[in-house]
Amino acid sequence: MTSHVAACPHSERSFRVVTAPRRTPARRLRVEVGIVGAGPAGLALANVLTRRGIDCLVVERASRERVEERQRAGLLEDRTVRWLRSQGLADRLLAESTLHHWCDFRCLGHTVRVDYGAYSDGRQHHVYPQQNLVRDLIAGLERAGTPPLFSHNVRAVTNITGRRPRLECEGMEIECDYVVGCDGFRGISRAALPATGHRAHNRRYPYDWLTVLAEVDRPVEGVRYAVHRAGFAGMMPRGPRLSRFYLQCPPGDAVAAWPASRIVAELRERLADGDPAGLPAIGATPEVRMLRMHSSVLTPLAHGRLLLAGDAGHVLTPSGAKGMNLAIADAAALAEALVARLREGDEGPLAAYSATRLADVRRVLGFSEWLLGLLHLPEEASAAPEAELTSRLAAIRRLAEPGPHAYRFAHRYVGSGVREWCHDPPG
Ligand code: RFL
Repeated sequence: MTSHVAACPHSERSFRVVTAPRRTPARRLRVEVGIVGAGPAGLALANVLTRRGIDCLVVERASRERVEERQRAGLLEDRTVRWLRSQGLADRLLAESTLHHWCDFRCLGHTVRVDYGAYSDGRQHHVYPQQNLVRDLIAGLERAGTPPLFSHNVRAVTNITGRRPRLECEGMEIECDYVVGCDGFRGISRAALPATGHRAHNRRYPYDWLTVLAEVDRPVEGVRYAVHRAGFAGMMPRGPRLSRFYLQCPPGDAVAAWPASRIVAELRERLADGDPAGLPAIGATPEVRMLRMHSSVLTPLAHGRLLLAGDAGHVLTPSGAKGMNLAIADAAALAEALVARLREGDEGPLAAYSATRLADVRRVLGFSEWLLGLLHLPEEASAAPEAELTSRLAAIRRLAEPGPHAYRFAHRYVGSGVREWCHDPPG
């Protein structure tokens, strides 16, 4: 067997190539932290670790083009932006995002504006499409000379309880001190966990959401939630000519049941609810998908030298726009913990990672579910929805008037992180 040192085609690193007779050469790379997945979690983590001098590599199965064009989230919480800024990762975001501090609820023909900025000491959401943040984070790694390895599917994560866990890819093996699984809900990192000792807390909700990315003739000024007898509908700003819409539908419904004409008619019926001037004209719908409404939280988020972050460890519905924010909060905690472990020999933060993050995830999930409860009428109300809608309207109005309901909603919705308001039960 022969070996020599070669340059990795995707980075400036050198690594040892081991050639076995009559076998495809197995390439071996050695890094301190191997990260599976180039979503917001993996990319944010890699940027911070690289800046702190830790040798890490993001391995992503999709092409760079695919990763950079995926349109999903758009609302960044206050705490997320503060952290990104503190790490020097928010320059373009701060220059180009738009700020939002209110949302509208539409119910029984009334529009109730909730100025959550006013009830959270002026905190605001930044509207910045997920794909823009992803592009910024990839560019940051490129500038640092450590771009992700795109189009490399990690087939397995092995030896997670040993000293050197490994990422196994086609023709390549990456040996690490730690592996971080940031490969989303359907990734392979979860599969590396032992069957015993880990539990997924799954919940299926009794409805699905049709999600529609649509062209609009004017920018959507803010988020609108409609609580309607025909079902929930939502409208989220995404840019000057685009908006994301949601429509509640029966569980298991198919996209085929929703031709464009039906989508537009239902959006108008539920979101405008007697006030068509409040809605932009809806044009082409480049993306129509069905979201199976479920949540899943895995406990614990670590085993041996494998740590999970973002959707790989917990997936929430889009209610409250929390998924990407939680993914970045995980990255922030892990970055500190890995630096403490690898540079200062302090194992404490890494040992506490799972419990600390799960406490936050559960609080955020509680808020997201509380909002789902507010926005959807129970099945029992379908015969006589008026009484239920009247009590919803009263609950919504409480969010718009000074008092504990409004403060708690505002801090949790904008993601202020302020203990006093964010740690109480929702309501
Ligand atoms: P991601 O973004 O899913 O990235 C995982 C990456 O891992 C790669 N991968 C692998 N790579 C190598 N080898 C393998 N074996 C691999 N298996 C998978 C994948 O290709 C992918 O690139 O996970 P991450 O980083 O945890 O980020 C999570 C967020 O993307 C997600 O929570 C949000 O998009 C959720 N979400 C929203 N979050 C918000 O905070 N605000 C919002 O307004 C919001 N709106 C949304 C959303 C999610 C949506 N969908 C489609 C689920 C709206 C929608 C419609």
